[in-house]
Amino acid sequence: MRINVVTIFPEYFSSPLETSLVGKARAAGTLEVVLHDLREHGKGAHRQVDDAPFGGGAGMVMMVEPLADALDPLDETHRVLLTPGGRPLDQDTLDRWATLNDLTLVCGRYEGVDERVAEHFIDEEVSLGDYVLLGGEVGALAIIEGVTRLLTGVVGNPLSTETESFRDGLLEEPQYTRPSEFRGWAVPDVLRSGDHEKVAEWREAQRLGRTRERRPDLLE
Ligand code: J9T
Repeated sequence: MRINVVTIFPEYFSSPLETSLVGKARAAGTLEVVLHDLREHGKGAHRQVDDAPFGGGAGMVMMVEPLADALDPLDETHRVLLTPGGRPLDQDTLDRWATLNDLTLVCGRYEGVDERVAEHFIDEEVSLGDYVLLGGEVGALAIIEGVTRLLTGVVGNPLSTETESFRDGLLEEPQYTRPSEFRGWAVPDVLRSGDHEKVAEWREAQRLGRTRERRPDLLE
């Protein structure tokens, strides 16, 4: 799979793209990430990519022309804009994108992006959640990680991508490993009982209880 990233900060991505399974997937050729420096399409001697908003107000808006120039050659790909005004990113969306050959992630910056970009150059707008960041770069990295782990051969045990949180709409149950007691805090007896049926029942109850308490919206 090839993921294009359009950003004014390509250097932001260097270490995360080298690290862990994303680095391995790139080395193995399972994943290709192409960074597109938006500044190369900036206007004038200062390579300007933003300007004051029509109608007035604080902050700057990313101009349509540099983004159009960057995105025209990528018009055969699925183009995603990271913006707090987008639809919240979820696992189903990552599952869908992981099946694509080409994905393009566009990182907004400043107070916003000229609406004509979203209208004419973008297929989907997504948000990381109900908070504002400085730009879409963290979101692009989240998507790269979330998609990469779904690519064939990247995560060793295929079960581990199927059983975790959100795969069936519930949060994951608590997990424990050795030692069985630490500073007097013991692992729940049932997990050490060897009774697989009891373990499965306990895990299910934990998943439901946790989801009810922390994410009641998922149960609706
Ligand atoms: C400027 O971009 C953001 O602040 C942003 C991007 C994606 N999701 C968010 N929640 C915020």
